[in-house]
Amino acid sequence: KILIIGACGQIGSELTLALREIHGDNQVIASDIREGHEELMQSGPFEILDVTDQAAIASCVRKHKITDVYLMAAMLSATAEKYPDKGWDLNMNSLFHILNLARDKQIAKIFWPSSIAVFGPSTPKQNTPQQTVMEPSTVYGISKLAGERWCEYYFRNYGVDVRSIRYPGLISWKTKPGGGTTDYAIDIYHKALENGTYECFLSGETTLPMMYMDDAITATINIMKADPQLIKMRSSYNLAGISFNPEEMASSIKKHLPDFTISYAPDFRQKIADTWPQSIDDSRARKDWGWEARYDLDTITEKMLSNLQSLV
Ligand code: VAH
Repeated sequence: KILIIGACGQIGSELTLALREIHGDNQVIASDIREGHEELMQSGPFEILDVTDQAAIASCVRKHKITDVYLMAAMLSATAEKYPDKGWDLNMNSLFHILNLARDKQIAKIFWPSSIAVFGPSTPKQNTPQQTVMEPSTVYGISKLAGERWCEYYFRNYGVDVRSIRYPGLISWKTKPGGGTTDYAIDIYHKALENGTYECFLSGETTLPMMYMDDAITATINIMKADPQLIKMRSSYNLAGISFNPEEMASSIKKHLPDFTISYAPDFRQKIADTWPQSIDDSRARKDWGWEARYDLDTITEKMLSNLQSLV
């Protein structure tokens, strides 16, 4: 059986529904520190679980006979800059608890999300390679780089089957934005529909690697079902969707909402975004386990606006 930790989060809530579609509702146990939205809570078993509580995780694993764990709980970049100690504790201790369960043969397989935040100001910004200089300057990025090193260590030294993806900024409509620097790319659609205008906390030319959630879910499911021999990178895989900036998003939105206007008021999150790459080379993921992105910016805009309009 599968346990999703952080099932109420931006990725976790959609990953839970997708895995339940594939494996059956009762094969996928959702868990989080608090309850989530109705669709998630009604779709199958749920446990309140504090991912920093090792004993609680171990007993949940035993109770439900869990074999695979998707560890989707983390404090994202903007929030972690406000609470560095808490960000480090949550992001690292949660990973150690799950890696140790696998080391001790209590679970068989782990998915753990990394991020393009592992790259820093000295990393090449265009077509960032799978292996390159990585000097992240944010708490979140430091925790994700350290986490990648530990995943590879547990694979090499204890044979732990842990698999990971460096997600770009993810765009989705089912949950509210949650403390990410790239969350302007979600907020903009909500504000475009609500107010017809958006004040963006990044400058208009801040190009970042982004991805529609459906692509991210497909990649997550595919890397986890791939034959273990194909997974050559046991730190984490670069993954690319589409790179764009707020100006380009505004133009895409104007094709549907001609009167939409955008203004720019960069805040502390601009400094975070400026340390990240603008585009990613994901040729290793394509080669090793057949990754292929599907959604471009105009398709993302069309799906975001139509799905959000159906909510109101
Ligand atoms: C964040 N959405 O903004 C996350 C992601 C690459 C960015 O890790 O923190």
